[in-house]
Amino acid sequence: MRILRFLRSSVSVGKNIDYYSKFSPSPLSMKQFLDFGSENACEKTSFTFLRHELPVRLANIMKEINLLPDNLLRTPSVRLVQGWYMQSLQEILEFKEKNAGDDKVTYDFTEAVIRIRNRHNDVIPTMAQGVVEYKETHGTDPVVSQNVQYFLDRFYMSRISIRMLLNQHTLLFGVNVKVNPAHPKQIGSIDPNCCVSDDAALTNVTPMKMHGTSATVQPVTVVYVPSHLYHMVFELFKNAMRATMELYGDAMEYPPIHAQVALGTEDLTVKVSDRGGGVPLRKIDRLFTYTYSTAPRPSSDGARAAPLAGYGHGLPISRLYARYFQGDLKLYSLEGYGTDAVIYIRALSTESIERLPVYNKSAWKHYKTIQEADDWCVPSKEPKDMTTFRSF
Ligand code: W6P
Repeated sequence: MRILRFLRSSVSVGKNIDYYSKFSPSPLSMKQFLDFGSENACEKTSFTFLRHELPVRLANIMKEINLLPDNLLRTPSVRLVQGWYMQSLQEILEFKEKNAGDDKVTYDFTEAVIRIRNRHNDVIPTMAQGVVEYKETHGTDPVVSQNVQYFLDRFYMSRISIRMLLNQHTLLFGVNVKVNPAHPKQIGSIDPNCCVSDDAALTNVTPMKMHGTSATVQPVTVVYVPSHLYHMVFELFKNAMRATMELYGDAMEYPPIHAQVALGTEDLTVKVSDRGGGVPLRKIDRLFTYTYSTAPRPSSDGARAAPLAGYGHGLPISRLYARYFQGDLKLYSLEGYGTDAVIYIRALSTESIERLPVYNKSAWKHYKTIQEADDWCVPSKEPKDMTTFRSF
């Protein structure tokens, strides 16, 4: 009986995934996010939007989970994450036929939103663990590595966007909190005047001697999510400090880490510069590669912290935060000297629109296409036997 019910519910969740994955996610602009938090917006509007949009975003990415290499899909970690997605999709679909005008319904929905967000808290370390499990039993292969990279970039971007929607809803309509007491001027998690130039992360982070944003005269502000900015800046400083400390060891004087903020007509740019010796160009890509930077768990370490230790998934995920609102994150390194890490943020809120993955034929092809031979020569150490060309 239990098995039958389980089979029936997994068949119906499968049908729902098929149904909702045929819709494209609807990217929201900063303005639309702010409108949800304005005077005339209400919980009911947000509820009716989310009960469709959340299943669409969940189903789109669930389709891609199914396209992962079998051996990775079968790891306990990936199975666990997949189960969370199915459970959450079903919980939202419970509200499909309910009356949006009923206060009890919207109240229950907000409760469900909170429960769903908490269920998915550990998705990143769990997926990282799945990659470790795969690597331990099957090793690494460039094709799998490329698929995992493509998948995790899209999967984590989808997750960032879903959590943004869940957070906005609970911060704006959760019990008695129209105004966040800690940040009264914020609209949910968005600050319409997010001051990048005096962000705490940019200044007093470390006892290490550090140059602030002396080049900035006027305060630089932008419509942005401060927690996203903090996440990115923290990650860049952490890496810059690590490079500096690893190069200078226990010397008592260290070259400063320099931060600069610039505002133009299109971009707000944040640059963090270190003199930690730099990274050769050939190794820069690895810093953003999920399969490269997930080390097997050292037994002495904590169970969850380890897969993300070191150059873990922090850097690629920071780049996703930057890209989420149409910005980017890049590294420019001078090997033998140091590294400039640059965050690009759109200066205009009209251009800050969610960048979302969509499941379609083109996405499908990325997983199914067999890798063709490279159309560039393999550099050989020994030149072709030049005596062959003696007659020329
Ligand atoms: C490094 C490597 C790195 C990554 C990200 C940010 C700064 C730095 N510095 O040497």
